[in-house]
Amino acid sequence: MNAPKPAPYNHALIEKKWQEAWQEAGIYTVADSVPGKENYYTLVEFSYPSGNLHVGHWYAFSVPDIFARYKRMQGFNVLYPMGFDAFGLPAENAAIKQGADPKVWTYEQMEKMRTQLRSMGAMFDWEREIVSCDPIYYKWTQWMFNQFLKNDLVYRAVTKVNWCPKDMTILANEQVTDGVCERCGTEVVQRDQEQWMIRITKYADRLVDDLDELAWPNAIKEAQKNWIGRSAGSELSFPLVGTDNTIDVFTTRADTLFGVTYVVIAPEHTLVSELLSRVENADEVLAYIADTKKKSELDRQQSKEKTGVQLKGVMAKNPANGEAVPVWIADYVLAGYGTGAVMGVPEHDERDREFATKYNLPIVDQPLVDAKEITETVGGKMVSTYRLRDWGISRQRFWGCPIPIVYDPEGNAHPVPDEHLPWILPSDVDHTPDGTAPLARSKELFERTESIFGKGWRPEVETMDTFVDSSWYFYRYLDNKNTESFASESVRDAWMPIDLYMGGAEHTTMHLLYSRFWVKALHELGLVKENESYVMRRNRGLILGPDGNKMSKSKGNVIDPDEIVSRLGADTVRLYLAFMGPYGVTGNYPWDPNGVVGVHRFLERVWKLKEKIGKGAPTNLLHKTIKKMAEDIEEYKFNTAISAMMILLNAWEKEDAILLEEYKTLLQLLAPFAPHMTEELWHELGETESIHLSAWPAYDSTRIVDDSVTLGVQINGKVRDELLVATNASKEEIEAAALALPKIQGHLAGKEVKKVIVVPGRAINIVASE
Ligand code: ANZ
Repeated sequence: MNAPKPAPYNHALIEKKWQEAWQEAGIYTVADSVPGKENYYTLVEFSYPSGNLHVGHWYAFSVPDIFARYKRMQGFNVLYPMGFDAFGLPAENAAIKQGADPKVWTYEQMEKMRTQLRSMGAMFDWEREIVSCDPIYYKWTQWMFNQFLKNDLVYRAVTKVNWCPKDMTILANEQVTDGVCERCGTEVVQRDQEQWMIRITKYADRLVDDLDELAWPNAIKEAQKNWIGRSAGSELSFPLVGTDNTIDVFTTRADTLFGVTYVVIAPEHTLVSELLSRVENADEVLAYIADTKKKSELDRQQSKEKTGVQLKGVMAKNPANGEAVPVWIADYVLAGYGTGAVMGVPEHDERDREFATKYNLPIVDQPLVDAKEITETVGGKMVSTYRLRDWGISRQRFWGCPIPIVYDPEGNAHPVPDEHLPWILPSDVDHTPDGTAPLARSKELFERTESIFGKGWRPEVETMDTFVDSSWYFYRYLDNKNTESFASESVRDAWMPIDLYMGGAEHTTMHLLYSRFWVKALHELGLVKENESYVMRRNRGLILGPDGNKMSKSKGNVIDPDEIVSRLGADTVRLYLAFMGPYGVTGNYPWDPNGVVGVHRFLERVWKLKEKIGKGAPTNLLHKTIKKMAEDIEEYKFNTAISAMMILLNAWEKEDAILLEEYKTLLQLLAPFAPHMTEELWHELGETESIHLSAWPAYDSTRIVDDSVTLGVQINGKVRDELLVATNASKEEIEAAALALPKIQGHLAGKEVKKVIVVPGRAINIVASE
């Protein structure tokens, strides 16, 4: 009778079974401390409950899971948590589109996504899950807001805001890309609006300077620095002729002071209205100011033709030489940058030159002076100015964290006291956006406010930007059920700072900057010990459609991970995504349907390789593979780590037999990548404990050296042949073997060998007579 044919690899029989078994055994439950183990916190940005997991989610979550699993096998107590960034526009817009209640819709989507996330086989500890729209979570978002308010880090102000006419809400500067809303692509307009602001600019210097302490990739640090845009320069005062007033300008080129031929102030500058009574052409000036209001900051910076109006009758005095120069208003000068006023130096500044040329202002070439010195001489001061603006967090939308503020009958704002937190988002609201805050339509919220605070009190009706929710979420994973504090000191001590944070490149100047600020602010208020939250940050790239374009429904190039998981398995998808290229280098990789199948075949071959288990010989290549894989994984080069396993597989397939222990070692190396299949084989081979609780294999350093090496054989410096020699061959053996090579003998015919130089491991040089 023939032996029964071994069962082929069938992911469908394996994956769900192990996911359930792991869950039941609780092998991914993470304790805050484990004796003898060091904690390691791996974080990925939590996702919006968009409803359906796409390939991008798989790339974002399953590849870092490989790293987290590897670290765990290395003996660390690894936390790799998951949750939902559940408030916000994407959820709200989707709910509106479907005519659903945002809350009901959000909770439904999260339930669907949990199932899909489980299908990844990731080591998320679901006990620690956080949901930013749960009152138990946002209580602490509100509490922190109040702490910031008490400490002058939150204030209310009328500012120019970016308004998205489609989403009908304010956007932070960071949410506007090239003048359009980063979510919906609609052109953003400028409005004056009163809103709650967070004083992030107070931390501008620290946000720049502390980057030096971080071992992050330079590109990320540079992007943050550019966004903050610190510019060192001087503030100089130009006295206004005939008054006690001055125009203060900000310049990075005080050395050009002698070349100033005019001064320009921003049309919105407060000085303009003060000067109006003295201006001879007030009508013209007012008309220009009205025109400026129609333009966005971006238009003003990019406009091809410079425009402006002279304030006739007003002159300013150059503090360096006392010369009187005309004063203009022009929209190329922005009110919110520096002092909102500029000294015009057409000889040295391109914009000034265009302006001067257009309006026939003199262009004079004057020698440059020591900058620093001139600033002192004219009584100016050295200052820094920044591109970064304070963070406006008011949103006129429903689905967000309520701003915990109430107004007394006189209209003064008061924080909602801690005992009334969480300050619950009301549910009796028609949330259809119309540009006004939907919470203003909640009867319950108004009644609640009056019943707690008294007659005539009214609630704040704005909600917070969701970037507030996500600025501190990593603390809450550590203590998600705590009702006394956002996270206890002991758990923060155990886990913070985060060892590795992987996320999207698009967050570099948004979430990544906001959360760095948030931690610095908490630190300064004595609420956390660390001043920076992320030891290492890596930005991943995008997975493109098979056509090389960004995946989009309209292009029909969207890959549905669920379909591939059911056809080829989660292990294949994980392995394929890791194989596409190095992770964390912002490379964008197109999806290759053949590539996925190729990776699947690799798993089938590993599966089949077990049939070769028998009386094989130990292989050095295995030890080299272990070493290489660890080195590659530490650098997030999962692709080359997989290649190393493929090389090992190719070699072993040529053998008649392989050792059981060595095969099991391969399974351990593959376990972080293909957790289900390796677990199945591990048990089939007699193990009773999970492979994921086993240790990362150690290599034997005596077995990672090559047995032989190829040396170039030169005659008088010219390479003539190659020689394969044992690594432990003596110089005499190598010399004799080289001289015996037929090619070398041919070249040496009729010549006399004078000397043979052997450079061990590198080359053999024969010196012969010409
Ligand atoms: C005179 C000058 C001469 C300037 C020269 C530059 C070159 P960064 O480096 O981006 O900080 N400036 C100052 N405030 C401005 C405002 N509110 N709107 C528009 N422009 C403004 O740029 C600083 C320079 O931008 C400043 O230095 C000022 O022009 C201009 F050869 O002063 B400079």
